[in-house]
Amino acid sequence: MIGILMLLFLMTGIGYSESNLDQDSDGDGLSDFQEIHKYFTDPYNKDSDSDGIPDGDWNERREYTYTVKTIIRIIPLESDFNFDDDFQDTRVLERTPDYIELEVIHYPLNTCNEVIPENPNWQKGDAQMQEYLRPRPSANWDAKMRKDLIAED
Ligand SMILES: [Ca+2]
Ligand SMILES: [Ca+2]
Ligand SMILES: [Ca+2]
Ligand SMILES: [Ca+2]
Repeated sequence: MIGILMLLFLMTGIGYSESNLDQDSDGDGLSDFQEIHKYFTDPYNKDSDSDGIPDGDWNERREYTYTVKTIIRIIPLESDFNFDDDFQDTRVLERTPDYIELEVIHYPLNTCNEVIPENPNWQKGDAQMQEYLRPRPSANWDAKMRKDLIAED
């Protein structure tokens, strides 16, 4: 199955530009890129194994590769968040005033890193990330801690 998908990718991957990386050709809610490199499902078939459950289903998308599940609790966040990326999926299991419990599915066999090229303009992109990198309520890093840590060295 993986071999067929890789062949499919090689056949259709010629001229694969950044503009169509996020395209969802079969409308199952998973991008072509992630079907090929993360889930190993068919990017041109909504239901790769024809069992009536679409590839985009939370559990169905895990049937085609090895995954690791973790449950974590984080402090409640002020704003909306989305921790999904090319390497993991997350969903909220429980929200309480004290914590948010998340289910995280990791896809360790993904091949995303093999095809994403280096970004020569990373500094420009990094500048746009500043808003997301600034200290949040959970960060306790301050000048005193910095001084203490340096003194410990
Ligand atoms: Ca798709
Ligand atoms: Ca599909
Ligand atoms: Ca299916
Ligand atoms: Ca299935």
